[in-house]
Amino acid sequence: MKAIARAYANFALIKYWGKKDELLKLPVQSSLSFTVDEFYTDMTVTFKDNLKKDVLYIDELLITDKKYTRIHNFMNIVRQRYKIDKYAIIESSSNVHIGAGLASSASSFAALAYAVNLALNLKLSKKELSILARLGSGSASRSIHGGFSLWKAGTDETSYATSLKIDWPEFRMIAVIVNDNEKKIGSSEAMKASLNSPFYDAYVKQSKNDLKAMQNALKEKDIYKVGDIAERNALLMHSTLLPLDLWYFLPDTIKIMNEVKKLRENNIPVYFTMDAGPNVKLITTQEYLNAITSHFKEYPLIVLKEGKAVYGKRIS
Ligand code: 2P0
Repeated sequence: MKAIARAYANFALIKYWGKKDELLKLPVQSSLSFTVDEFYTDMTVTFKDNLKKDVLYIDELLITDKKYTRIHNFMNIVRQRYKIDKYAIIESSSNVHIGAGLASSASSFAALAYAVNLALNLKLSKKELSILARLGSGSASRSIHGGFSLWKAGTDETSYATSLKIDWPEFRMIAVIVNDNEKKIGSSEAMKASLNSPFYDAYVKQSKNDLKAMQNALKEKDIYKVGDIAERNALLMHSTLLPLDLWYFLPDTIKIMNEVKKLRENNIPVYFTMDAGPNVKLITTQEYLNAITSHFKEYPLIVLKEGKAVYGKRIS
């Protein structure tokens, strides 16, 4: 009862920001994302007869803090859902900086859901996997799929992500690393606070329009439209935080945002998006990569292509 799985991080072009049900991790609005190739998490899960509780290692370190509690709670959901009475050893290794707004929980819980599925031989469908991953972390529902995926808000068993099956090999994101320390305010906490923002209702209303427009723009593979919609959607999400004294932007975040605008004035289609952290992800296509990366030499840059769907294998 042992398996290993790999899942890739995803970055939202239309954001998930706010839950209508905290326990079930049901989002207020649907979201749309791009799974990327360079950030991933490997999870090994070994169910054992003689364990008295779950054991968690992250990068070979024994973990007992709140990260353990989160994984243990997820494993309790697995035990309850699939009538399992065994605890497990969970070993995670990731090249994503945990908690730096680089979607580490998305790749972690998608990989964990898939590893559990293989270890227990559950034979879950993509839909069931997405639902299970969502119960660990909302955005993980989208990392079950490669490329572009859509997470419909839904209700309980209808809240899961599907692949949009858009074939756009030239699409790129570039992660511009401003600061990869663990953030002080977690995204779950910040999105909960946002529900009381004076701007939240306006954000949700606009997000619905953005989602429709984004799906059309992706079908047309129009980088100008895709970038513009994604950038404004991200700014609207972050605007819900501003009156709550909760912004994630650092001076370098703003500097990069201004640089991006300048590049656009020079006819280079490049756009930005930010998640729950100060790092910026640029949106563009292959042909403009050199023109863009030469402007951001002072920061570590990671060029991101389409990442694969979750995969893995059963070991025993
Ligand atoms: C997203 N974020 O759509 C948005 C945009 C951050 C900013 O999904 O509480 O770690 O585990 O469901 O999935 C981060 O939220 O939150 C996130 P939980 P999660 O990518």
